[in-house]
Formats: sequence, C-alpha cells, structure tokens
Amino acid sequence: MIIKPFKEPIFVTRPLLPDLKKVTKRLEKVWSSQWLTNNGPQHIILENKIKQFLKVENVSLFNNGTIALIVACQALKLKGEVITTPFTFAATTHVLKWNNITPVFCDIEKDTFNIDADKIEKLITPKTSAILAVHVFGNPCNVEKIQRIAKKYNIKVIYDAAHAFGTEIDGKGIGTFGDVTMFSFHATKLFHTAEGGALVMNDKALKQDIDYLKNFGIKTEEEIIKAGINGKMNELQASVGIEVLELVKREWKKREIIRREYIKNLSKIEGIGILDYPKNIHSSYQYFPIVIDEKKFGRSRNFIHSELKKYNVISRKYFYPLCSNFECYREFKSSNKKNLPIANEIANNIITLPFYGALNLSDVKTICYIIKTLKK
Ligand code: T4K
Repeated sequence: MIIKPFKEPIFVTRPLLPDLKKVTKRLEKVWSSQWLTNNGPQHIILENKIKQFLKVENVSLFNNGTIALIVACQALKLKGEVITTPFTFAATTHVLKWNNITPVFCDIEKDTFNIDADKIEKLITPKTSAILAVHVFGNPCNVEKIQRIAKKYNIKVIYDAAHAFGTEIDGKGIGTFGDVTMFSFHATKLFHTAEGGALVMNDKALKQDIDYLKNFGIKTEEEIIKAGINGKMNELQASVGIEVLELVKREWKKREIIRREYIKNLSKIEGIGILDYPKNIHSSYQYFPIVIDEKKFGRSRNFIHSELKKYNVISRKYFYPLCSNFECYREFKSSNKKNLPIANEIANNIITLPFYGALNLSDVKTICYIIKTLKK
C-alpha cells in the first residue's frame, strides 16, 4: 500500500471550538455590560462551573497557568529549594526560578513518567520548602506517598495539573490533593479559555490570599495588603471557557475511541510502549505518548518524528529536552544525568502522536500504518 502525505498537516492537538454563535451571544452580554475584566459576571459563572466540574472546594481563575503557578509559590511563601520533576514543560521549572527558588530535580517513574516518590526523601535538605509535582499527560502522581513525605518533613505540596483537567482518583477530583493545584487552560489543553488557568485549593483562607495576590494585592480601594501581580482572567476568556466546558464530556468519549484505535494498532508492535492508566483513574485524555525502544523497534524516536513529518503528521517530542538539561539549569547538582537516568531515557525516546476528538479514525489507522512500515 502506498501512503500519500496528508493534504493538511495533522497536528499533535487541536483546540475544542464551540459554536461561534454561542460564544458571540455570550460576548454580546459582555459588550452591553461594558464590563470586560476584574471578576465580571462571566468570570463568576465559569469559576462556579469549574468548581463543580473538578469536584473541588475553591477555584481561583487566572490569565494563564504559568502566572497561576508563580502566585501559588508566593501564596505558600516557598523559598530555598523545591523538589520537582525535570520531565515537564519549561514553565514548571521556570516558575521556581521566577520565585528565586532552586529547583532540585528528582528522577521519574518509568511507567507513569511522574516524579518517583520513592526518590524524593533523599533529596530533602533543611532548605527544602515544598514538592512541586506534575501529573504528566493527566496521569496522577503517587499522591498518597507524596502527602506522607510532606507531612513527615512539614513541607508543602503543589501539583502542576496543566494536563489533568477532569482527572479523578477513585472518583475524587485531582485538585483535592496537595496544598494547591494548578490547571492550564491554554488552547492546546482539553479544556481551554484560549489562554488561561486556575489554582484550586481546599483551604478557603488560601483562596482569599491568592485572589488578592492575582489582583495586585488590592483589598479595598485604599488598602493594598500584598505585593501582588496581574493574574486576572478577563471576560472574553471566561466566555469562551463557559462554552468549551459544555463540550468536554463529549470530547472525552471521542478521545477514548481514538485511544482505543491507537492501542489496537500499535500495542502488538515490538518496541512501542504505551502509557497505561490504572483502573481507579479517570484520565483527562490529554496527549497520546508512545515510548520507542530503539533496540527492539530498530529505529529511533527522532527517525519516527522526522519520517512522520514527511507525511504531514506533526508529532511532538514532549518533553524533550528535559528541563534539567536546559542551559539555565544544567549546572545544578541535581541536573547530573547520573541522578536522572529514567527521565533522560524517557525524554530521548518519547513521542506524542496526534490526539484530539476531531481526528478521523481512518487517519489514526493511517498514522499507525506509517509507524508500522518504519519498523526495521
Ligand atoms: N505546566 C505544564 C506541565 C504544561 O504543559 C504547561 C503548558 C504549563 C505548565 C504552563 O501553562 P500555560 O501558562 O501555558 O497555561 C504548548 C503550550 O503553549 C503550553 O501551554 C503547553 N503546556 C505545552 C505542552 O504546549 P508548544 O510550544 O508546544 O505549543 P505550539 O504552539 O507548538 O502548539 C502545539 C500544537 O497545537 C500546534 O502544532 C498546533 C496546535 N495548536 C496550537 C495553538 C496555540 C492549535 O491547533 N491551535 C492553537 O491555537 O507549547
């Protein structure tokens, strides 16, 4: 069978786009109110809807996930060192840097790509103020073990759940674990507001602090009680979000079908590893990564990535390079590759395939067929 390149590029993801008429109708309300930002009516609606959807006590919406995470570190008064994963998007580590905190990189688990909780304790020093863990690709970290460690050493836990919108463990919202959890609502995320994000937390007083911090520290017209920043979500973002949220459950069903099709076609190929979810997990279905075992598959990840491009399939090497190998972090003691063997191995061999509800099943089959033909 001769496969021709796709006419249009097939990207790693595409944003969920609600009916434009519905968004416009909502925007008409925004226009007539002349209220464009600063905790407006659409913001209040979205915050409440997200609270219910994520099964959490408190939500604070933000203009993006990175600012949200920076504010989370400020609110928890983190300093010194924070133990974190190198296998993540640049933002996770940069946020520590922006708070004058030294990231201490911990290796990851081979099966989940999440921070290896068994390796955290030996990295704790008197300077450690928190653990910043990432639920990579929407698969939850070992939240119980992380909580036990945090309690033992009296340190905080922040989760970067940028990929984990709607992830649940035994029916419990992923945002109920740790001191504070960040979600990203970037256009590439399952649920999005074009740009946006949120912090969620169990502690109501912490939400109050965070709400001040994201609004310049303003308490009243004449009282500025904290050195805050501008992290506010505006009414245009919130309007988009309200309509996108309506589509998330249907999108999950579509992604589940696509995931099954990938698994059907790829799981029996020697040298291809697929991320599995335990039975008690409801996944957010964010990204479809595979790990290439070059010895068994006969070809490298980089080869597959560039060959797919020839067919107009734009896969991504999430997350390569590792944060610990960035120029700005590679001199840190914890960045030594010897201490991060699994993270380095996964980063060098992982590839994320196109994964979004609007993807045709026949296109998924074709992508799998192309990959099969690449095997040596
Ligand atoms: N923590 C983690 C673990 C994260 O993954 C992220 C963000 C953050 C923190 C920070 O959250 P935010 O501050 O962003 O809220 C993208 C996103 O920009 C970034 O939000 C995301 N993670 C990261 C994993 O992916 P790029 O540079 O790979 O994006 P880009 O522009 O190459 O987009 C990827 C593909 O998506 C494109 O090839 C096509 C498609 N796309 C993209 C956009 C922007 C669309 O179809 N439409 C669009 O509007 O970083």
